[in-house]
Amino acid sequence: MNQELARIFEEMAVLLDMEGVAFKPRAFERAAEALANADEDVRETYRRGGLKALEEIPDVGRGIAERIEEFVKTRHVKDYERMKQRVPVDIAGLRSVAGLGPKKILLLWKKLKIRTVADLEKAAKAGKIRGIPTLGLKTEQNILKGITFVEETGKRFLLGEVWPMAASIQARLERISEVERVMVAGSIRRMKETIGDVDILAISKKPGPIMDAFCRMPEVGRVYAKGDTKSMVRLRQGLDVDLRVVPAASFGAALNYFTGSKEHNVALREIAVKKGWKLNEYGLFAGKRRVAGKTEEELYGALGLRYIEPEMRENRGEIEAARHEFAVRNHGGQARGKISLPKNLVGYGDLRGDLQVQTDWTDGAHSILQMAEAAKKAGLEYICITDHTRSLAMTGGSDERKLERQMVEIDRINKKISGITVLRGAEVNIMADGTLDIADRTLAKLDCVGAAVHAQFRMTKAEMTKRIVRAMENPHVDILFHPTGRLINRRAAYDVDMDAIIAAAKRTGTILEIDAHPDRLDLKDDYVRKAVDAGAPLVIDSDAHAMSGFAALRYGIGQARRGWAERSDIINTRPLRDFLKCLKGGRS
Ligand code: DGT
Ligand code: CA
Ligand code: CA
Ligand code: ZN
Repeated sequence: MNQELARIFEEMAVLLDMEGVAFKPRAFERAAEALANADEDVRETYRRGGLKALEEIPDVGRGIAERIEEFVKTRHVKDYERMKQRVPVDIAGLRSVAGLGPKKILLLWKKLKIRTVADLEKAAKAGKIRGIPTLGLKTEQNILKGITFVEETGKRFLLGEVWPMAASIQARLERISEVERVMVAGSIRRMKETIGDVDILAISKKPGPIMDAFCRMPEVGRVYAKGDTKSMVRLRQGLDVDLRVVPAASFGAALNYFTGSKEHNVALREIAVKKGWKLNEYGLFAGKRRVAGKTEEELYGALGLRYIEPEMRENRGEIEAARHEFAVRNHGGQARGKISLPKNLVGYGDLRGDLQVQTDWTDGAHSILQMAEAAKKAGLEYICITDHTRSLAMTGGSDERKLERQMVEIDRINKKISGITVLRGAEVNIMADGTLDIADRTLAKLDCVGAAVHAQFRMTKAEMTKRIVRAMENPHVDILFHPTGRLINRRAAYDVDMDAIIAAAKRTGTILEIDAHPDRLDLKDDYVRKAVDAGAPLVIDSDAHAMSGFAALRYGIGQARRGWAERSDIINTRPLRDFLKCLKGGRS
């Protein structure tokens, strides 16, 4: 139910924005984010402690708690429905077109009665949008470009949207007493940046109750099929989920099969065939004899391979490397393969710090102290406060004086709290010419500086590369934030020569960020792998704008694992003192 409510609140934020209401939209956005990330279903929360327990969810105040209560009881949020009646448009669809914010969506509804992306495309193609004074020809062209991008990227869901839903379904199924084990497989287990559908596997000797529970989950909109061992449903918000129940003896084989990727599976099957065996979702068989199938480890071992982590199963060299290392381990000899598997793939509990955190000094929701406490709760030992700087005027970005004041405040907070250290930083803007919007003498006082491109994306590849490299050459710039600027499903990366950026990172000692925000995941997996191969330093940051934002770190770690990053490649797995030594100034 959390995801449904999150979507309603997200839409309410947009609808309120349309009405020109101040502040309230942000409150709904934050509540939506908090609900999407909450571990507990709100119905559970409500049953446990009523309205009061709802209010204890971070970012949920009285007004929002009351709406959650209303939804739990009646499945309606009247306010939302009333607003939606006035502007009955497909907000999520229209917002997925780059450049379309609340104000433009409202204008398009009022002037041209545009409800859907299809209406929008028709109007743009007919040249009707250029006629609206505040929009014009340029907007019309950008809308058409945006629509093409959406069509090309298709309707896949963000990992960060789907992961919490899958985890919540898993947790509920695990509670059924006839169920021995539940695992989420498919692209979610591989932590792929976008997800087509959810694949869940369970072990049970008596599958009836789990099938019933699964098909009766409140978020289910439609049951495609309900069988003895397999069911398929569509959730109300459009996501398909498959559940299969298998016996314990073939669980490893089924998990392996349904984790994929398909390309990895095909390559494994070929190895089996070469041995004269057969591999399928029931097991690995020599004739009728089951050689392996209970666990994945057993399966890989029987095929003569070292175990391969799910995130690396894309048939991008992992199988050759695993075969070679297995042979070396079992029969001795030198490792001579060109590629080898990471010895210590970075793990989900390995991060000690987070170097990109926004606060209520700019567009974040919470205070420095609140963010520090939330980070500590998330298991971190240090965070760097990186509010936006002045050329991002809409966020109330800091200038030099504001940064000075913030440094004083951070010093004060560090004296007050324990168990976590707050570093003084900023997310400075890289201007079109590669200079920064904060003076060097102020940057020199900060503990750690991140720089990023936030505007003027349209440049040639050569110009953009030059711009970013110039910023990386600044001796105060420690980290390049979200290096390609993409927003998944919404905005393509700007044109930039990543090989040159990676080379510049090595040469200048500038760390490249893996931004874990679900919309970004930037660097993406392929670039992580390139950076790792080149020996360029990396960090994984949450880009949190609220206390609930640290949950996103797992998606960044997932991308790092997909890029074969060792723990040692990720600088913020190190203790604070060692981390600081890796920065340019070597401050301590
Ligand atoms: P998605 O859902 O598009 O994000 O990606 P996946 O990888 O979850 O793909 P999905 O849901 O179509 O299938 C789940 C897994 O099942 C997939 O990763 C590998 C396995 N699988 C599906 N179809 C085939 C197939 O034709 N051959 C083989 N070997 N495996 C398959
Ligand atoms: Ca899938
Ligand atoms: Ca599937
Ligand atoms: Zn940024």
